[in-house]
Amino acid sequence: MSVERLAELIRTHQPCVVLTGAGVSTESGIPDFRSASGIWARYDPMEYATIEAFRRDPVKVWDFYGRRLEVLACAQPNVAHEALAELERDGLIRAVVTQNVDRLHELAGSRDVVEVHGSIRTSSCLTCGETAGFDEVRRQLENAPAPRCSLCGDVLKPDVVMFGELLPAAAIERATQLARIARLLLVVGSSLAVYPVAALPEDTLRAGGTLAIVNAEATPYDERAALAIHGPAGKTLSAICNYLRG
Ligand code: BV8
Ligand code: ZN
Repeated sequence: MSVERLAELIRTHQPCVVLTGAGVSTESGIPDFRSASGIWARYDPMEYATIEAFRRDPVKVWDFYGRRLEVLACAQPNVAHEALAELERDGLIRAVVTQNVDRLHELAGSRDVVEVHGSIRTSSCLTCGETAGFDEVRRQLENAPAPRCSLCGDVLKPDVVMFGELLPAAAIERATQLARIARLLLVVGSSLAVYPVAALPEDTLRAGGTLAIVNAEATPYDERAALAIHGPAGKTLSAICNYLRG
């Protein structure tokens, strides 16, 4: 029933914008952050994911990110990513706003993806601004604890948004604009606990739009959603595709 209700919401509330988090990539073997088995259960984000922590001890932060890069390097999109790409091709999704840095929406074929927390595609030098690509960073990490800038030799920083760091202005501006024009904002696999992204559902509701959520656990917005499905993203989104294709 709820899958059909959500499919009908998507069909009848256009444009539909999707907001995703780490929960859309767990079925690709990438742990999320705040579940019992999440990364923050093992690593203190204040020690490994804040800009202060990076400035204080970049090699320690790279010890954490180096491991994540290896997991992300071999991860493949799952049926949830593929279903969202298919719904976009069918004109039923306007864009995907993602908090994920794993590039899997793009690899699944989604065209309009707004990465509000950056991505692992590149790493940059905070001193001279020089940038290195993903493969170059991985190559350096094979022989060194942290990748270094080819121009000035300083330690590079992954181009992901760390806590205490401003989000890329163009990305958060576009995400806010999309949230405001959305007749339906569909949240998939996010605890909606990290700001300013967690305020996007508020932008949709304030603009008179509707909110729907697919997440394994409850979120702070469930009560204000027209529909909140507590289930796996992959199975739920592919069932919606089957229903709408039918
Ligand atoms: C900033 C790095 C200006 C990239 C991340 C207002 C109020 C309170 C605090 C703040 C505020 N404004 C700013 C802050 C501070 C902070 C913040 O929000 N703190 C929170 C924790 C309270 N925000 C910031 O620092 C932001 N910057 O505001 O700059 C500024 C500057 C100085 C001082 C103040 C302000 C920067 C935020 C970005 C930080 N970077 N990560 C990376 O390594 O990936 S955030 C991290 O959390 C991830 O990137 C992730 O994107 C983000 C959100 O997490 P989710 O994606 O939602 O993942 P989570 O694990 O939480 O949830 C997954 C859900 O999926 C779970 O519920 C699970 O049940 C579900 N699930 C799992 N599997 C499945 C599933 N569901 C369905 N199917 C499945 N298979
Ligand atoms: Zn440099």
